[in-house]
Amino acid sequence: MKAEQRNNWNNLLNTHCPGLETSTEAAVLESHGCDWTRFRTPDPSAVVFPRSIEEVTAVVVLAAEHRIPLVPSGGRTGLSGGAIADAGEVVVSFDRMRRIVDFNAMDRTLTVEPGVVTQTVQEYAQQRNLYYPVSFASEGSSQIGGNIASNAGGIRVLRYGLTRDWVAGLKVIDGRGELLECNGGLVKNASGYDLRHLFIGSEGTLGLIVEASLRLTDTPPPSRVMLLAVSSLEAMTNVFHHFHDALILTAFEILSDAAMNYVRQGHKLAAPMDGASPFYALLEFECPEPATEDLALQCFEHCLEEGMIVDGVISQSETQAADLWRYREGISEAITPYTPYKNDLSVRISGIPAYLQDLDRLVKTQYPGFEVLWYGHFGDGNLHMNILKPESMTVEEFEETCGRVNPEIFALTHSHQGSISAEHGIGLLKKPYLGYTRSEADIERMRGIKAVFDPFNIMNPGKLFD
Ligand code: 2HG
Ligand code: ZN
Repeated sequence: MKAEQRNNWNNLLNTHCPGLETSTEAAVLESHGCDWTRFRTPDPSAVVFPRSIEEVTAVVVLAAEHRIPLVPSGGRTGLSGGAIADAGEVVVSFDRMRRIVDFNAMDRTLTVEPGVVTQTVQEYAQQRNLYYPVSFASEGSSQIGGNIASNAGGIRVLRYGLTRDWVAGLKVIDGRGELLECNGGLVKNASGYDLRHLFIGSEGTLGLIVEASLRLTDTPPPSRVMLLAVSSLEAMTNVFHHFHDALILTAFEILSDAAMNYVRQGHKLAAPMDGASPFYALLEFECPEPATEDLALQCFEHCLEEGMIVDGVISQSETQAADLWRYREGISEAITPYTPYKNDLSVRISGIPAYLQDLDRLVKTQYPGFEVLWYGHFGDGNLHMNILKPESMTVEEFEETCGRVNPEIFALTHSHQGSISAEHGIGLLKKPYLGYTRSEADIERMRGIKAVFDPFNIMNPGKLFD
């Protein structure tokens, strides 16, 4: 983009939004022009840091008038490039909108500005003997606005669902610069289209979330965590079935032996048990009384006798539970230095065995010599397939190779009625493949919806679809 255009936009911001914090410093442009996705070079024109709904509105009204593309920016922990600004856009950061607006003990809702960090919401709820169940490895830096825009999932979807299930109300500035108040925290509201749900998971393409009311729930009973060495992927399905029938599972995660090795190496973790196994399951279950633990141990014995698992450990304290979780939650960070190419796939839970068998075969033929790591949220049908870049390849060659194999992976996923993005979103990186999960008719309707909320195409343009 021409320097002249950038200067023009920056002058407009300075003139029409006096008092708005704006930065064009190289380091800020770089840090706020991207998320955790690699493969793209950040290049925004400016980063603005509004402090109020009024300031956000002023920016959007200006952008609508002058067709300035805006990229919303939260904790920037996304993995599909949804928050990348690589074409001179203006980044709207919510770092200065971190206030807790209201807590209503009767309604059990917490109303927050979009920049509030996920973990802050969890802690705030906990201090009031309540619980916000959405949880994932990046919760210490991800922001609620981004969680909502991407309908974040994480590790407890099996028990508590996705972010969508915890949003009671939203305030949004749409692409016309108008404030929409969606649902206002009501539990029941049968008054037509629920616009709130259009914004959830819209990846910032319809409007900017400026306030959210989150639902809180009862504090769950104490839990236990088990790490099981599972003999094969086929056995994993039976292990899941068995434990799921007997216990109230709050998570059922898996990792391959290769993923285990990387996480141990990256975080200097001791071996969790003697010997290695092709796969591990990390499960968490509600354990309100000692009898539940006995039940879990009976399941363990049964699976052991049947040869489905070969070893396992169970937590006896919160510290031990947290230590066991590190084997699963630390993987993504541990493999970052190896420039992983990420696929975030999902099928129905019952479809996992057949899907994995086909996928495994395809990957072995298409990526010979590449290291492929499997991990993910088995209990909700979501698998993270990470391919590590061979040292001998440049990043460009690697991305190109992965891009060549993607159509086959996604066609296979489609044939199993799955999704090419379970929880990371489409963003920029998966945009070329959206058609493998959504029909032309679907995409056409989505374009129509975008035109209603964002007629000037200024809201995260180029993300999700063109
Ligand atoms: C996880 O489940 C995150 O750990 C990241 O969704 C997944 O690194 C990934 O591919
Ligand atoms: Zn995940």
